[in-house]
Amino acid sequence: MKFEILTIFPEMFSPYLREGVFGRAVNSGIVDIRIINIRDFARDSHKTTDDRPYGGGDGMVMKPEPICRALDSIEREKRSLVIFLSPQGRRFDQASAWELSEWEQIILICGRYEGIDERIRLHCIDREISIGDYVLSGGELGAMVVMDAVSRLIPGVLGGETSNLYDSFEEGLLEYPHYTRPRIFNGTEVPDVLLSGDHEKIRIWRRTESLRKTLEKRPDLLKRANLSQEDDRILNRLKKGTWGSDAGNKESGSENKERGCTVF
Ligand code: 9D3
Repeated sequence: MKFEILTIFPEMFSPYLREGVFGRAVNSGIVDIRIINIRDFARDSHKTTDDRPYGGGDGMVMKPEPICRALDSIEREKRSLVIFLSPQGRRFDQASAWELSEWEQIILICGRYEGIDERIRLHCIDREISIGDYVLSGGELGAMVVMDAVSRLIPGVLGGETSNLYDSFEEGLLEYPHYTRPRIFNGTEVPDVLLSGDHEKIRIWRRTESLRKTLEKRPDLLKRANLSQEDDRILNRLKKGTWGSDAGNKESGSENKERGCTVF
């Protein structure tokens, strides 16, 4: 899979490209990334990429020609998509990430200032994507978010961690709580069931806690979630309140929910 990124701030990508699973995927060649500096395609002596808006007003607009020339410099694959990161785009989610992972080549255009000249949008862009309803100062962080979410779905990128693809979020649920050593931390014990060695009991406990968290924090997700008959039974019991939030755990009560972590 190839990502091509058009930006006037190429340095913003360097630390991200080096680190973590993404850095390894880049090094191993599973994911191929090219950062293209739009400024290199400006032709005047000042390498100008922005200009004042026609009609007046505050702020600057990205000039169309450097972006257009940068796009023309890319060798296009057959299944290639040009995306503009923009607050006006469709909101990015996990389903969009799966859809994008099917493409051979994704070209991400990062805007700065007030935006790009409308004619780039009209003539060169297949799709606009927003990463959420808040104001960023440019598209670069959006491009990294999209690359991260998409590339971890490509076979081989996660190495042996492919189980991550099938985690509960993929089914539209929040994850169950995780515990590791020590068994007692800040006076709170790991739930007994996790030490029981009873895999069926552990599976049901995890599913219950996953459904409980979703019901409490993101009930909107339940409408679209992939639920089994067992899930429906568990949910009905949770809604009736017949399962306390300390099920299987003597120490951690619901009063812990909003409490911060004590720092020693
Ligand atoms: C101050 C200008 N804004 C009026 C409210 C319009 C505006 C223009 C350009 C707001 C943000 C930006 C820069 N943002 C992005 O390039 C961007 C973005 C975002 O701001 N929110 C969520 N997703 C994205 S993807 C790219």
